[in-house]
Amino acid sequence: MQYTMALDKMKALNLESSVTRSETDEVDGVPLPKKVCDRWDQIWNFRARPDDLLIATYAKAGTTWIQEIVDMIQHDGDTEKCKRATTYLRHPFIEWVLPGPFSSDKNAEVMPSPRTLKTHLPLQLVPPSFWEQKCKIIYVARNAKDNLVSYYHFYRMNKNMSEPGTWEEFLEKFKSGQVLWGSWYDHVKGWWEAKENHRILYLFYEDLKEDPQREIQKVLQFLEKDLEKEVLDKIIHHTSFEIMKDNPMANYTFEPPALMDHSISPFMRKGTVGDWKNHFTVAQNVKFDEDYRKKMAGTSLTFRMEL
Ligand code: PPS
Repeated sequence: MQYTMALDKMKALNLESSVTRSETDEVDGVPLPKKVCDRWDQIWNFRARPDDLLIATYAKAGTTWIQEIVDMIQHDGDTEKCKRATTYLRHPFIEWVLPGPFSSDKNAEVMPSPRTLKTHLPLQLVPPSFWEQKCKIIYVARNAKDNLVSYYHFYRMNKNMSEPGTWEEFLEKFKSGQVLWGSWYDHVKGWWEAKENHRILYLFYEDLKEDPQREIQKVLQFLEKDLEKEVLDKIIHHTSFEIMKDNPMANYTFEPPALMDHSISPFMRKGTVGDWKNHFTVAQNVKFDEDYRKKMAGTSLTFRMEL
């Protein structure tokens, strides 16, 4: 079974104690892990199928959460089926075409349709076949401050990322778009504009947190699915932060500890809106807001920084 094989490889990887942090390079000015840049032609030529569903997010905006919701919807609320493999293997991460057992392109190629795929790419770097095939896309956006805080802690615990530096340094890198997958501001605005011309459902982390039932209904409608109230309640429960935190198929604890160290910061960290208040100083917040206003001027896109 593919999943068991993957686990064996993961255990083997655990034996490698000295994993070093990934190098960064750029594609069209967007910082990406060097190993992704090195295989850019392959990613750009990804062959989407018309019935693919793409989940697109800026990193740490609620990707895993929407992945679990979508998987539960697609499996009519069958939790056992959703535990068939880790999030990572259930939904190939299209730009993660690294050699080895977790190579997303190999997983994607052999996966029967309809596939659900994941990306963090900004709009302009999405492989053209997704537009040619008119694939449905679900985009989730999260307010900049909480997104940044979550990203900072993720950088700390994940060797796939470069060194985050201090909180203050990371804050500045985030503002200038010098973090992996590039500028949060360009990402959320680019996808916001694209929804006018493509089949994109644009959701917000804060809305999901406020009223999961309402937001899951939007996903159901977008996917043209209808589920009994009982199943919907089951989905809400199974995809709550508390349950997902303890679900090894969703909480990334199956990743080799040499790559992701949950003792530094767990992948399922807090799952709240407004945690930024525990990180920003008053001065940092004033400067951030000033810069934010400039970068977000002229868009109709707005975010809630607290509920
Ligand atoms: S990744 O690595 O980009 O795929 O990460 P991503 O899944 O986008 O983001 C991780 C953050 O989402 C939080 N999370 C949730 N919040 C609320 N409810 C549920 N069910 C849920 N699942 C994941 C997770 O805790 C990370 O946010 P922080 O703020 O760091 O806790």
